[in-house]
Amino acid sequence: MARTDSWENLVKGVINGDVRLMARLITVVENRQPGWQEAMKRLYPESGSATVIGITGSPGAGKSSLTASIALKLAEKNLKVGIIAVDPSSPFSGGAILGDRLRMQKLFTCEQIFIRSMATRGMLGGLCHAARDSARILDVFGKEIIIIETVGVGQDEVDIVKTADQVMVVCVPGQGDSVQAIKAGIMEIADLFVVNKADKPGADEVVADIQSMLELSVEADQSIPSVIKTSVVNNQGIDELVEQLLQARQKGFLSREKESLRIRAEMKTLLEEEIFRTVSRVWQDNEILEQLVMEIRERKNDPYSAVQAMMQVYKSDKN
Ligand SMILES: Nc1nc2c(ncn2[C@@H]2O[C@H](COP(=O)(O)OP(=O)(O)O)[C@@H](O)[C@H]2O)c(=O)[nH]1
Ligand SMILES: [Mg+2]
Repeated sequence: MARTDSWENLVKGVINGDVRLMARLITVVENRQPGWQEAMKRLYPESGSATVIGITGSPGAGKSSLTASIALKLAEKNLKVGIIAVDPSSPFSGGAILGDRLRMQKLFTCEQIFIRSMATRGMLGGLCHAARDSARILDVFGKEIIIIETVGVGQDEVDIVKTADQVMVVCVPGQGDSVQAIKAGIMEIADLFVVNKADKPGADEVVADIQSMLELSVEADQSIPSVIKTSVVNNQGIDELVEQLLQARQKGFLSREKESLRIRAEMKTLLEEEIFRTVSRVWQDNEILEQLVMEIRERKNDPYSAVQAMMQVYKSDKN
């Protein structure tokens, strides 16, 4: 690693607002390269002032288009915005842009906006960590609002949106039973529903569906999430949406209980990652592994005992 790429240097870059070094630190942390933990330890105390907005919904619902519109509106209001797109088909990573070329061009040239696309596979520490750590880096870098776009399909995505301060679910008309299409687990954590493509027929029905579903499911002491109709192509509802997001941001952050739960969840998954990494190191010691496999093949040993013995090695390693 070149001297300029030392974690100390990259951290300094983040704190001093150097985009290039900040982007490089994100890569180091994503790939769990040497120094990633030191860097995150150093940055953590400085973090916590940005608002993280999670946007999810089925592919094609207009998440990227909405993200772009929202980001540009926020930038107009002089807010510094970070975008993390966890979507392989994202126009942010060079996918088809079609009708949105102008908006995307504006987005990419806007100085207040930083965009990062994230692959959904092969992330060493897992997608969720990569997204959360990147958001943290962007926070310390000075971004005030960070938007994380994810396709609302897998468990990974659900975990990612759970790390957001505000969760926005995007639905569209003409997808059959729209409400059923929302992944279980997302519904419960949504703070805001957006019915996009309101320029198409059927948007009011979707709004009504969501509202009646919410009335049934939200408990008496909870506030009912808003449902907002938008059309990116007609620039309809976007101002209202941005207003809502900013109001929620004003109202302040998570309750103490919610924050504690979140810290616990993060520690648990970090611990899992750490244990997995340590075990993998033992695993990579091929001689031991080969020996064990041979013993097991010959029925002189069994996988259950072998795994326990490996854990023993791991434990004594730590002491
Ligand atoms: N008619 C209409 N099309 C839209 C609207 N918003 C996005 N689209 C189009 O829907 C397609 C998918 O949008 P995209 O933002 O990539 O969706 P994502 O997969 O959810 O990120 C693109 O062709 C957009 O131009 C809208 O409000 N109305
Ligand atoms: Mg997208």
